[in-house]
Amino acid sequence: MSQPHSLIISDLHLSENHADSTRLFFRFIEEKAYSAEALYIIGDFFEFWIGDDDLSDYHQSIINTLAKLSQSGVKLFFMHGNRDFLLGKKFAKMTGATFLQDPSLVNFYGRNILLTHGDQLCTDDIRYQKYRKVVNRKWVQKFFLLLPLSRRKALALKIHHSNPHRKPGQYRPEITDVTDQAVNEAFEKYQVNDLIHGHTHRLAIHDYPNNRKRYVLGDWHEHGSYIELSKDGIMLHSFS
Ligand SMILES: [Mn+2]
Repeated sequence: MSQPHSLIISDLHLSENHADSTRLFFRFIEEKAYSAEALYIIGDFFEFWIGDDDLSDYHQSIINTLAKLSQSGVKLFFMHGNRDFLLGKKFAKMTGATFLQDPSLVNFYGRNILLTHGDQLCTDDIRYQKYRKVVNRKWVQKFFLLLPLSRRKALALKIHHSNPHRKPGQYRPEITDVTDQAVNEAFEKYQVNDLIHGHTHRLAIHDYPNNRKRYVLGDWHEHGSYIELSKDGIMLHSFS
């Protein structure tokens, strides 16, 4: 990895209760990230985020690690996931990160690639898409952020514990897969041959007609996954 390259990760689901992914994250930063030109984190970096004022020692250690990386000259980009959509301006300032819209078309070494968290592609899950519409409303988010931190924590825990399938590494039935229709529409709309996303935790590379490809990042627990982009192309790696 000596030539110029960029890295993409997603779905670390970092939380104080997830020791495996946390350990992998710190190792990934030390061993892989410093040699990259840029690191793109495309959603669900945190298991949940209830506001930039929730600065536990755990969160602060993650923020400090990212800040050190960006200060060393590695450009840091963040896309919101469905679990950390409340990451805000203060977080960006503390880490030195720039937020990306979802989706974003990014030119990597002469090749246009579409980056998206992936939940918008799961169009068969109508219940989820309705929920997404509500929580993405600016006034809903503003209202939530006005609540005291303790109240937000209680609400987040309630939502968290109402989901019996939240253990890391377990198949999460609440995550449906992307639909071919949504994927093909994205390829057409943005006129790209390469699409990278996370969210579904279904680590794979899928081929589509006309030489198009969809790269899916996995979630992190015993293993982590990342994509390396360089002039040689797109490579999907897994490590433990
Ligand atoms: Mn997600």
